[in-house]
Amino acid sequence: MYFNILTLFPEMFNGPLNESMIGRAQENDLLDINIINIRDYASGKHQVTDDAPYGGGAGMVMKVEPVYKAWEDKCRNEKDSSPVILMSPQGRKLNQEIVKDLSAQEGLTVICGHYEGFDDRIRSSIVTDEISIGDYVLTGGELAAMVLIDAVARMIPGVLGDENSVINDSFYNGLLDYPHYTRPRSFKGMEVPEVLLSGNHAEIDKWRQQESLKRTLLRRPDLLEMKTLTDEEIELLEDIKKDLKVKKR
Ligand code: 4GY
Repeated sequence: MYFNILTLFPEMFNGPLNESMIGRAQENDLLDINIINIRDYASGKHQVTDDAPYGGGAGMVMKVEPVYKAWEDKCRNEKDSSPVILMSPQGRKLNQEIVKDLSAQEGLTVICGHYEGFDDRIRSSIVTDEISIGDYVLTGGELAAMVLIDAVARMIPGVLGDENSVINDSFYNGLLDYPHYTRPRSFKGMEVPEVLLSGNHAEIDKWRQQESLKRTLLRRPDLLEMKTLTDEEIELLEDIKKDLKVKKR
């Protein structure tokens, strides 16, 4: 899979994406990240990429032409008809379902906005999707783009060492992940749950399913409402609710 990133701050992408899993995925040619500097497409001696807003008001607005030209030159050709995603708080809020859908694309083009906003004709001319990573405002779209790339890239088969690891992820089955433990068995008086040491894999699976459901019920009940539960899950949830009521008394 490939990503074209249109940005005014290409250096920001140097660190995070070259480390760990995403770095390895690039070395193994599972992932190709093309960083495109919007400023290279700005005209004039000063290569200006922003300007004052029509209608007045504070702040600067990112100009449309440099972004459009960068896209035209680097992202529109026989080999490339990738969706163009604008990172913005006004987009649809990113979740694992969207991540999964995007990972099925051959490539994605991501535009990182800056300044107080962008000329709306960036939207109307080239953007096909607008995504937000959450209800807060960043100083630019770069960190948001890196979040998107990281989440999407790890869904590409072969990027995670162990193919099973996405299956156990939080959200993969619409539930939060169960608690994990590794050595030592005892740490400052806190013990690893006995069942995990039992070697009984049926019991371990059941415990993990229960803990997943319990965590989701306590921390993210909204996720349970979204999900169609199996008969087994409904039964386990009833037990968990009873158990929690007993503990409250
Ligand atoms: N939240 N999700 C986000 C963001 C920065 C000024 C518009 C977000 O995705 N992007 O906060 N982006 C702003 C900076 C122009 C984008």
